[in-house]
Amino acid sequence: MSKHKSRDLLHRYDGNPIIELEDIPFKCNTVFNAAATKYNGEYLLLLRVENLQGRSVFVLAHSPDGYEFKVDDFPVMWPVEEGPMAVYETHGIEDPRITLMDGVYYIMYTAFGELGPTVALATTTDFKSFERHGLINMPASKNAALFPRKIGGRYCRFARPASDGGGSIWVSYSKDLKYWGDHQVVMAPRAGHWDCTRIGAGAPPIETDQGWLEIYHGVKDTSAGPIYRLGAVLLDLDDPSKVLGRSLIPVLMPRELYERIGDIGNVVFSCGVIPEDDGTLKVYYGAADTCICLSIGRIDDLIESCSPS
Ligand code: BMA
Repeated sequence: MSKHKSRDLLHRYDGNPIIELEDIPFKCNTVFNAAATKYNGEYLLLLRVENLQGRSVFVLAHSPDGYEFKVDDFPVMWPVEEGPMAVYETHGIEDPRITLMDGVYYIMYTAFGELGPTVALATTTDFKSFERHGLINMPASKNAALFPRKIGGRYCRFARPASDGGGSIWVSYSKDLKYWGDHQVVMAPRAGHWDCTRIGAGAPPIETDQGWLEIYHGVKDTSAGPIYRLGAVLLDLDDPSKVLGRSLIPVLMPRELYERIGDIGNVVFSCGVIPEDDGTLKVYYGAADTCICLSIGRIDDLIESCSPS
């Protein structure tokens, strides 16, 4: 059993890590940072798998219960190698986030090329064929996630434009998912806190009676390198640039060896959450950029952890 099971608001699943390198049926370097959704009665994770060359591709994993996953034999998405998009994905495709709206699964992901990281959109309705819609921002930008419904008649998304090694969470709006504008900052790193260097959105936000609940990551640079932790934030339903509350302390922080040691140690990083009917939230997260783990919290507790700002 996890020694640290009850120390954080998000409780680690005893069977962590739930997906490791050995579970991937082909040769690769690491598996981490998965998008999560439900499809046809199954839990699906869209895994970021880094190949031996060091470029990431996306691979599906399926589960009947959200705990035990079986990984597909082949990737479903990989960097484009020809055409106008190729130059933007030469280093790989990373950190997908999935949003379901009207039967379409929207995947926002980081397209990493020679010009830096930026964010792109793909869609699928069956998880067999995937349509690419190109870039939806310019470099340097990461951590894009689409809200699960329109706000004021427009699509809304998070993204994290980078600035001097830092970065804040922004929202932007679009009528067609292609042209984005009305950019507004949601929140910035907080001096003197665990999220003082840069922050970024995790999975698409969950709609609750009290606001949009978002599990985000916060980075603190230390003399031993960055530490990535997870926090919670509650945003106004009609205007998500308004922060109603933000957790003063992390809801999950690296404590277990599988979070401390790996390709990049001291990292917990989430791109996928699943709210359940019993009021709990399954938070899937990459640990130390080396494996996939699961933690579970009560949605009410996570909302309560967001202190008024
Ligand atoms: C971020 C992203 C994530 C990664 C994290 C920790 O910038 O690139 O994919 O998990 O760094 O290395």
